[in-house]
Formats: sequence, structure tokens, C-alpha cells
Amino acid sequence: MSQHLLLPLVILAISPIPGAFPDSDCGRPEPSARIMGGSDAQPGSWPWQVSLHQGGGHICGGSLIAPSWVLSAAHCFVTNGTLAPAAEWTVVLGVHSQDGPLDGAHVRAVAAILVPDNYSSVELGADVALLRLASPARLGPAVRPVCLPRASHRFAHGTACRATGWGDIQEEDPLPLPWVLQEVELRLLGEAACQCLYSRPGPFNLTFQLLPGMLCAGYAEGHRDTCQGDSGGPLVCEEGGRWFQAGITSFGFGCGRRNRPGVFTAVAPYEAWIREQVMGSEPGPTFPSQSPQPQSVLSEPTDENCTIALPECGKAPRPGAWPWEAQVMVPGSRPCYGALVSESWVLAPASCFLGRISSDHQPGDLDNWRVLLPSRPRAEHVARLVPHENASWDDASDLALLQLREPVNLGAAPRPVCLPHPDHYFLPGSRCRLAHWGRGEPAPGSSSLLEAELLGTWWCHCLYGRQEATVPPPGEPPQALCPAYQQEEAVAGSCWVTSAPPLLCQTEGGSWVLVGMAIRGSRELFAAIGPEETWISQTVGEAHFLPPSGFTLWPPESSDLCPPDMAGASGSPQAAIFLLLLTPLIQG
Ligand code: 4AZ
Repeated sequence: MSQHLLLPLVILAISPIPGAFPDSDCGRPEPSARIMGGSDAQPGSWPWQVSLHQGGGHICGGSLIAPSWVLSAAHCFVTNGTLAPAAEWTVVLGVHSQDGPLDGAHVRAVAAILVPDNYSSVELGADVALLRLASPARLGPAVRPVCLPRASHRFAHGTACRATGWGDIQEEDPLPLPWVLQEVELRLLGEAACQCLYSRPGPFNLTFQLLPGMLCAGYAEGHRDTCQGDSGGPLVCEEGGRWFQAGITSFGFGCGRRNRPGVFTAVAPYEAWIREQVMGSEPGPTFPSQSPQPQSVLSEPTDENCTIALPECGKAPRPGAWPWEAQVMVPGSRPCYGALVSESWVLAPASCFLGRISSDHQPGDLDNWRVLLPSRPRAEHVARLVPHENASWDDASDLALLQLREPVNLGAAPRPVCLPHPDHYFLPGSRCRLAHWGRGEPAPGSSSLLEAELLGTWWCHCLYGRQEATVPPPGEPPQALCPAYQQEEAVAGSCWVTSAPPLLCQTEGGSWVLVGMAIRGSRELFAAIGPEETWISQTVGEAHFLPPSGFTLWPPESSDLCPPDMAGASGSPQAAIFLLLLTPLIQG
């Protein structure tokens, strides 16, 4: 598309071809009359949307561009280089829900299907088709043509446009009854931004070369997208009160995947081809001139940045099936378990490695170390070990970061765990789990499933404060966390030989966050990870800290004296915790 962007602005001023459908009749739905991540369209909002049926069912979308012409995608009609006979297809116009009788809709037979000579497959572009209807559509409130952009028309990057269709709502997940037309807002991505996303090995490990005549729309983070069954349908952008069709849904790699936005056939470059095909047909499609745009929109973008999306952190298929679980293999030691925090970094206890590496870090030291990650075909090599600066003398800082030699391709697995900001707290009563960590053999299904419940700092203080100097007085955001859990089970699981487990708590959104590390020598006290944000982010760069927007203010806690029965229980915190767990509401 870029070569068209350079055409002189003079072309913008040329008026529509004489005899064409009047400008005012395209791209305007009657005033108030899936796509993935979309929503039900209002009836009559997209009166140019048509459904193309073959064998009695919806196959592809299309758009009405003139009473006798529908624009769609070539790949809907070409299989193994052969064009399907026009007689197999029907066009359904003015339809909203495709369930039951198509009220208000009407059907037209297809007289001809036209595809550019240079179309061969979707990845090679030219994925455009024109359908000539056997008889003109009946225009009305629910059936109106869309406006087409001229070759010189520019849609600014970042413009919020809409894609519509009856396609799948997720990969392999068809639109449910009553099959109401879906719409989704998609942002136009510049060529550089789109190519940048598609150049990253992502889902399916495929990269892709964007070609002239293609455009991308969507989001680096995915979720909102077109999907199977939307092909051939329109991507429209509003300008000056009318809708122009910027793109034709063409393809993508899966649906709604990260860094894999939908690819559309850009319509503007096909102005000449469309005009040629419809020549002599009256009224023909309308190509209104683009209303003047600010110079900033028209100037060629130079510095569009390449913003790839990292996968969501902390999503696990089920508690205990941790896609971030990393097993570090050091020759001569038992495996040590840690957690993946980014595409290149693993957090693990420093005590696993101290003494295993010379203090001056000889270059060859790490050559035989390996990291096993879920769903990876081979073990990863280790490039660097960065122990926490206090690791050797502060029990609460028993942390080290290991950098992998090559970043891993993140997806459903491996996937990093979330890390908390210093001001992201989990409230007393939060449901948490103890994960597998440190050296030792895993006890399948036990350690990673251990449930824990966060105690308030006051309880933490009352239970352990007299034994452990590190328990802060209540009232401050906690530096130390006390999870209540069945320690007998933990011991029976006996997987933590040298390190106690880390504490993971789940956000309301269902993401698991690594909130605390057991302080060595204690099974009750956990050092908060939040305060390590600076060390981790300075070392790692792009770890998945939960956005500060997720934080919750630490609630005020009463600071009464410790209850006498608690004081009495201080010699046996287990008994006190047991009592606590029987109390329905611990704090606030
Ligand atoms: C399809 O198969 C299809 N996510 C259409 C669009 C996209 C993927 C597949 C883009 O019709």
C-alpha cells in the first residue's frame, strides 16, 4: 500500500466519476434504525454487510458496493487454483440474525465471480473478489452500499475502525445461536508496526512478510480480531460522517493471538481494478473524495515504534499446573526449582547455586547448566547468574536471577508468573497456594496444590512476633507475610529440602502472582517480593509486574493487645492457626 501513499494530494480533489451513485448514498446507515472479542451489532448499523452462502450455509462475508456488486475475498471462491462456479453461491442481504427465517432479508443469485489474475493464495496478496448479482439488490434501510476509498485515500495509523461478520468467536468456536452479526473495533496498524509483530516468532513459530496491498488491524495483545467465517467481510472506518471500506478480511495466524493481528486486503489499491470490472454497470460503486485531512495524518510515518505484546502473566490451566515452573539442572546437584519471570529470566533461590559458581564468575562456569521449562522440546542454556546482593547473609533475600542464553517463545506454556509492585497487596483472607521451589524432588500433586490463606499482619505479629524479630508491627504495609496452611501436608510432601516454598496468590482476574518467599529456617514467615521490584526490574528489564492499578491499600488493622488465648498459643502457632481458620472472618 505504501506506493499509493505517495501519490500527489491533487488526486484527492478529483470528484466522483460522473453517473456514479450519488456520494450521499454510500456509507451511511439509516440513522438509528464475531468476530472475536466483539459484540452484537445493532440491526441496520452495517447495511452493506452481506452473507455469502454455499450449500445452504454461511461461508464468507462480503460488502455491497453497488446495487449489483458485492466485494469479498478471493480465497472464499478459489480452491487449489480453481474458481468455484457462480451458480453455487447466493448472497443474503439485509440480514441481522441468521437463525430461522431471514426476516427482512432478501437473497440474490450470483451471476459472476471475478478474481484478479495475480491471485494465487492469501499469503501472496490480491485476496479480493467481486460478485455480480443476477439481479440488483433492493436498497432500503437495511440494505445500502458502503463507500470505497480511492487509491490515494489514506487511513491514519491508529484509526479505530470496525470489522463485522458472523465468523467464529474464537478459534474453533462458532458464533452461537441466534447468529447475530458481530462487530469489533480494530485499530489500523502501520506497515512497520505490523511487520514488526509478524517478524517475531509467535504462535505456530511462523513469521510472515507483509506485502503491498495488505493492511493490518487489531492489537499487539490480541483478543479482539476477525476469525474464520469473517473472511470477505468489510473493515470500515468512519470519515466525515460516512463509512469507507478500508479492508477486506483476508487471513491471520489463528484468531486474537498476541502479536498476530488480522491481515486485510487494502481496498484503496484496488480502485482501478474495481472500476475496470464494474465498467458500464450503472449505478456503480462510489469512491467519494477524502475530505481534507490534517497534514500530520497525511505525512508518511517514519518512527512508528515496534511494540510487541508479552503474554499475560500468571495464567495457569489449573492450580498446580504452573506454566512458569523452571527446573534448573546444575551438574552434581539435585534439580532446583524456580519461576520464569520473563522470556529470558528465571527467579530461583540463591542458596541452590551459592558455592556452585566461582565468586569471580569464570566464563565457562555455566556452560553445563540447563533449565527445563514446560512444553519446550529441549533444555535451555544459561548465560548468566545474578544473585541478590544480600543473598549470602540475609535470609529474606535468598534470590537469584538466571538469564537464559536465548529468549523462549512465550505462549500458553511456558508463560511467566506475575510479580507484584511494592504497593500491590493481597489482603488478609486471600486465597493463595504454596508452589514448588528450591532443591528437591517434586511430590506430584501435593506441594503445588497446598492451599494457604493470608493472615493479617496483626495476627502474624501476635503469632510469631515474639519469636521472630522480622515481623513488623501492624499498620504498615507488610514486609513479611504469614500464610496459614497445613504444614503437616507440606512436610509429608517433603519436596523442599533446602528451601521453603514461595507463596502465590491469585488476583480477581485469575492471574497468579509470586508474592512472597519463605524466609529460610521459618515455615511461617514469608518475605514480600514487592520490595524486590527495583532489583528484579533493573536486572530483567521486562518482567511482568502487575500494573499499579491493581493495588489495594493495606486496610487499617486494629492494634489491640494480642488476645490472651493467642498469647497462650504462641508456643504452638499451629494450634492458633487452626483456631483462626475456624473463625469465619479474620480481619476486615
Ligand atoms: C479465516 O479463516 C480467517 N484472525 C479470517 C481472519 C483471520 C483468521 C482466519 C484473522 O477466514
